[in-house]
Amino acid sequence: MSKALSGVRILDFTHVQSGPTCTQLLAWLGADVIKVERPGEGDATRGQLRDIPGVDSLYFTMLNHNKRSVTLNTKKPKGKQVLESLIKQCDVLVENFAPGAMERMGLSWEHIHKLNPKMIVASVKGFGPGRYEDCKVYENVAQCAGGAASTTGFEDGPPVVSGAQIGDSGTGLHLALGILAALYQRTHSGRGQKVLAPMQDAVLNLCRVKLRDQQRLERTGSLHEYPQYPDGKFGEAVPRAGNASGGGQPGWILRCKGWETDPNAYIYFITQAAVWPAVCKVIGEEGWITDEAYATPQARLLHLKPIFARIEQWTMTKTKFEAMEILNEFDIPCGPILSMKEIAEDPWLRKSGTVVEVEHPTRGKHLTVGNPIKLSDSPTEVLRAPLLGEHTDEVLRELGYSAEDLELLRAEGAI
Ligand code: CAO
Repeated sequence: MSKALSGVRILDFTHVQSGPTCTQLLAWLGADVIKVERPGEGDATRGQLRDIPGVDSLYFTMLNHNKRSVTLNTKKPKGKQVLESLIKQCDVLVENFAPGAMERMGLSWEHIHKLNPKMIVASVKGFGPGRYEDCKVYENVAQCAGGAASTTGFEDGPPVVSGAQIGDSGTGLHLALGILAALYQRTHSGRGQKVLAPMQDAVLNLCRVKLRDQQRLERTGSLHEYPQYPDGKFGEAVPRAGNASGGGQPGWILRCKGWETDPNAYIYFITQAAVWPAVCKVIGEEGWITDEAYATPQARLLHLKPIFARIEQWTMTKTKFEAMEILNEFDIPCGPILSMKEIAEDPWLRKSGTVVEVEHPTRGKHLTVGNPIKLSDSPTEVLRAPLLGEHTDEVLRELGYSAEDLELLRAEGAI
């Protein structure tokens, strides 16, 4: 069966996390992704956070599925020539080097555009144009500069970064979307273009509800669904909201049976207005259905802390899974706090192909996260990440290099 991006060739000049998540998605959608790495060492993540000595790390293997690996020293004249023949034959170049690195390699947009006017050049950078545009950026820097950290955590604690890699993987997703749009536009225009996804901008996009709240705060002086209301004080900027819901339906994380020993015996509970009577019935507070202090969403905002404390008395009598079952019978929106262990063992995520076991030649079996985007006509088969330079000869032969050429390139350290 052909895939959504069959026939699209990606020159994957990415490393670490943000760029590789983008090209991995494109590979899952069917593109031929050729990852270009430095001879000898490759993507730095191959050696980072290793759990088995001498074996490509999970950090690398879980971000580079379905790709081919070519080793190429692009700073050697012959290596650059190979790169330029790849540029001529690929549709998209994706890179996430530090600002200026591409230009230092002699690969300005103008040069690439001249070599291949149809090529789309897609970049992740930490910041867009402005005071920080020359800065190197990693995940947590982006979370901080994009507004996520200042709005995450509890009101009496410091800013907190999240486990979700919204700076890297979040930006990779944005970049992939930009690439797909540029590929589509090229079908009409015949031209390539530059695609830029700055990490700060991507994080801010994911935090847009907090910029919404900033403007509400400036207009009204308070945010009624935040834990600071009604007793605490608001300052000039959106405060950290703990576990409050970012939407119009109040929610909180509540303890469940076993919380004393299990750090994840919790449930997220949303007191959606539409099911308020059901919430009251489940917890045995039928009086709250008509009591003026609780009957309307507006009235409840004044009492969220005691309301959640009362609901928690109920959730503490159930495990998170028992509570889920009961609450779902009444369509009360809630969700168990799942540990990574529970997710790794979840049979439904395995069945859907979102958690996949992959065989790797040097590490054996390992678990990975498969493609979270499901296309009915373009199913994803998750293939293991390539070994360093595994496909150098294969790809160069496709470009027209002979066995003798390969020997010469190898002798010069270009590949
Ligand atoms: N052959 C020869 N040289 C190569 C090469 C190859 N195949 N691949 C890379 N290089 C060179 C680059 O040309 C660059 O050389 P110069 O410094 O001389 O220009 C050098 O390798 C290092 O590149 P870098 O500066 O991008 O790498 P770094 O480890 O110092 O920085 C990072 C890493 C991530 C901070 C930086 O790349 C960056 O800010 N990227 C943009 C933002 C981003 O994507 N961040 C997410 C990272 S994941 O948290």
